[in-house]
Amino acid sequence: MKKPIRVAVTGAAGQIGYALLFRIASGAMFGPDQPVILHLLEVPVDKVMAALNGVAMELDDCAFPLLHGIVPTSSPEQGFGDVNWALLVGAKPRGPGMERADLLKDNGKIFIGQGLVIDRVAAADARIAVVGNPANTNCMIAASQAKRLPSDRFTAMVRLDQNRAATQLAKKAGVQVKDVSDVFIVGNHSPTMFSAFHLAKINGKPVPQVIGHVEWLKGELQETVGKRGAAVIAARGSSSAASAANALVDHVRDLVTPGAISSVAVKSNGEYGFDADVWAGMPVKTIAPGQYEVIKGLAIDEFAKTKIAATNKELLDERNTVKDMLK
Ligand code: NAX
Repeated sequence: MKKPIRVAVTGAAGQIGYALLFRIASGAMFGPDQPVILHLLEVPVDKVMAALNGVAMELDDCAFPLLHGIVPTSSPEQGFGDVNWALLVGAKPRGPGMERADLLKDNGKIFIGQGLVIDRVAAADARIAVVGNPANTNCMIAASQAKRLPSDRFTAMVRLDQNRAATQLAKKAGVQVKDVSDVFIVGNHSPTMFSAFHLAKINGKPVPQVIGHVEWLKGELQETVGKRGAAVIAARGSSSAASAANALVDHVRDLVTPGAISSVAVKSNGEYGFDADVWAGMPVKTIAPGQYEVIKGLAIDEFAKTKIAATNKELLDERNTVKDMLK
């Protein structure tokens, strides 16, 4: 049995937290031979901490063999102390009538504080995955606080969008989702994201060749994936939780599995027309556990260039809104 790793989850008493923690403790994220100690971080509000203790009780009651400890806390120092992974899920949801810029500023403050503490107290090999929205820009803010941990340790999640696109493509083609590969989400986790259908494959053949309906690929597919979060809220009355937790399991599991290929929002070094220093969804290959490289040289046609320019512009606008928060 391997030595346990410490995994922090913020927003652990929230919706996604409830769907996520049991999957991590069961071994779905780090594998069936990797014990974990879960650090559950929440806000110091009595009602929330009571709910968090309830979640910890339920984790205990599962008797997971891989769960070697639970640390429920409202102290960021304790929450991030010596952790190998920090999963930053907790954030303020966008309220009715709230502007995206206000959300960016409110949540940005959380990620300044967490970035600073993580850099100070997390393990030397710490890796950070951001889910709390606006995820790409929150990730950039947290990474900019870190002076010890390199910025490629900070990734944001676009995997839910990848999974959504894969299922839409499978349904359209009348195949199983396992037959669909190389689905890359490029850009921001927002309706401007680009589902790069021209790179995707079904049973090894290019998607445009198999599906043939290019207008659907350029139009309805992009709309459905980009606005799926809002459609789930409209149907369920609250935002995607189990599918988001599942996507985070996929995101991290692929990042610790050499050879895995997936969409991950990482710091741009100018690949695919993105400005340097924005965090953009890119095709990524894991080269060693926790280490990855952006897959370069994939074909980008005129349509893709236009879509990338739009999502890059949104990322630049977000960066501009929070520029005073960046170090
Ligand atoms: P909930 O409101 O159910 O839970 C959020 C939890 O975070 C709350 O319990 C709250 O107390 C806690 N929290 C807030 N500030 C905190 C802080 N500073 N430290 C620790 N905990 C803190 O939201 P939930 O549905 O779980 O969603 C969490 C975040 O995920 C939201 O920002 C949401 O927008 C985002 N999402 C991101 C997705 C993605 O694909 N990147 C998809 C799903 C989801 O919408």
